[in-house]
Amino acid sequence: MVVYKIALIGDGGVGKTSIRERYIGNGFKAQYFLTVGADFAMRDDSINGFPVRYQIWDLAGQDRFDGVREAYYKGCVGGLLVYDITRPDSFYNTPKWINELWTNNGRGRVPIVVVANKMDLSAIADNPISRNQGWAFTNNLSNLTEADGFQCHFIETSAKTEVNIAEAFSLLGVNILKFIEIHKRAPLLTVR
Ligand code: G3D
Ligand code: MG
Repeated sequence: MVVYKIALIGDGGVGKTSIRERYIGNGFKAQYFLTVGADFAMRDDSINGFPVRYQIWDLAGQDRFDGVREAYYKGCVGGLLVYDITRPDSFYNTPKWINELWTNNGRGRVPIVVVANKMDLSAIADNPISRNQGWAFTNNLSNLTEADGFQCHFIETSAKTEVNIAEAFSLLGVNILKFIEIHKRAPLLTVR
């Protein structure tokens, strides 16, 4: 079975763990690494009918990434970049997270899905980050990665009301397959 390592990135509190829990299902067991303050959990899925296993990495607690870079990012073939539409800082910090992922994974630019989370709060939040802002940012990112043969997508989610969670992973998966195909690189990990 082919295993794709993907990272959840974004500021603390934006909903990364909630998104993963929704995707994997309640009661999932993560393998936790106290030393690096991160863990991963697995889920089998299919992309265009092709079976895959995702190893989904998540930062624990304060989302400090000093010292976790190597274990966290190394070998990642993609990332879900999450921001909270009600917290503009979490949107303006997204480039920092992209640099973290692209600089430390050992493969350079890998596919990213930009995830605008907490859409259930869009009507009641003061000045939330707009769809157009997320869209424009993602288009710029995609212009960069199209030279590498894959795109970066934008999606609006709610982990709370379970909107577009599976779709976010699916968009990422399609571009990971393109990335792997183009680079003709063996996937990172295999399991028995
Ligand atoms: P993180 O892993 O990125 O740090 P968490 O974020 O998944 O721990 O979520 C942080 C808080 O945001 C949690 O609330 C969680 O329930 C909430 N949250 C996550 N996703 C959504 C969403 O889509 N909508 C809303 N309204 N809330 C969300 P608490 O209160 O437990 O801190
Ligand atoms: Mg978390």
